[in-house]
Amino acid sequence: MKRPIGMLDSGVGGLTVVRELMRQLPKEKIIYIGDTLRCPYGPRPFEEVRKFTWELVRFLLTYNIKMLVIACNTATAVVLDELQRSLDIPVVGVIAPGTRAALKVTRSKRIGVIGTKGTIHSDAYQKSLKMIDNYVYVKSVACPDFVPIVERGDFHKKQTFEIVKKNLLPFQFEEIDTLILGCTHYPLLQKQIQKAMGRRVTLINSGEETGRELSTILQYSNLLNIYALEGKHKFFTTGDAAMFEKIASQWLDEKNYVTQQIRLE
Ligand code: I24
Ligand code: DGL
Repeated sequence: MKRPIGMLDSGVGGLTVVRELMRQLPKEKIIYIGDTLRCPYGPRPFEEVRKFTWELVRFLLTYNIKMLVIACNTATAVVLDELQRSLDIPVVGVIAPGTRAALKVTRSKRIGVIGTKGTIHSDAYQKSLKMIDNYVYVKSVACPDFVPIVERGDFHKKQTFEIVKKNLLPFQFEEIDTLILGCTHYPLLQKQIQKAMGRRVTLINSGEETGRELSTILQYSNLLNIYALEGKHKFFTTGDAAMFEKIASQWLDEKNYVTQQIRLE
């Protein structure tokens, strides 16, 4: 199956999934598009997230992709069902893999979820968890301060811990044993989140779990690429290519990709 895997995100956050995919499936080629110009998607109305995501999907479909990965939690929460119904290739989001991982590790069946406003208001994680197990208790909390902190590069600042603690206050008396990091950016605040929640709570990184699942899904649907392909991964961005490339180079081990700025019509 020589066709590439298409992947989209509201910006650079989906590179965490890209990294996992490159590591676990080195023979595959990735076409990635990050909408950095219009990032963040988290605070936007559903209708806008839906429109933007479809624009990214239409762009990716011109590359004859064999599978589509929605690496953004907000886009997955709002548009995944519709995409799965409309497209004739497998469409994978980041929510179901995080859900499965959480159900695997929880003992008390009391699970917390944090994400952007869009993700939490869509209730997609709760629905996904309850679909598998009716008896789980889910506490969902939007943390709108976290994405701006990460994008400003403030994740090491002392004051950041105070903001993290404040956002997580609704969990104080919930006695959850598992917390799903339902946003691409939150793993960068993992240390502070862990410290605020206490060491008894297991954190689930949705992006990383998705990397793990893609491998299974490709094999299962007979879409694996068994010959190493020529050429490079392609990263497209609606924003500045040099800026995107700088972040990509810090995240990925190998420079086996090209970056290009595009304009969506
Ligand atoms: N990290 C940096 N800058 C950002 C970011 C980030 N967004 C997410 N992450 N944004 O710098 C700055 C503004 N944009 C403008 C448009 O072009 C891109 C930049 C820190 C670099 C540290 C490697 C953090 C991040 C990431 C990859 C995956 C997940 C994630 F870089 F949260
Ligand atoms: N990629 C988004 C997510 O995972 C976070 C950034 C944004 O709000 O666009 O929800």
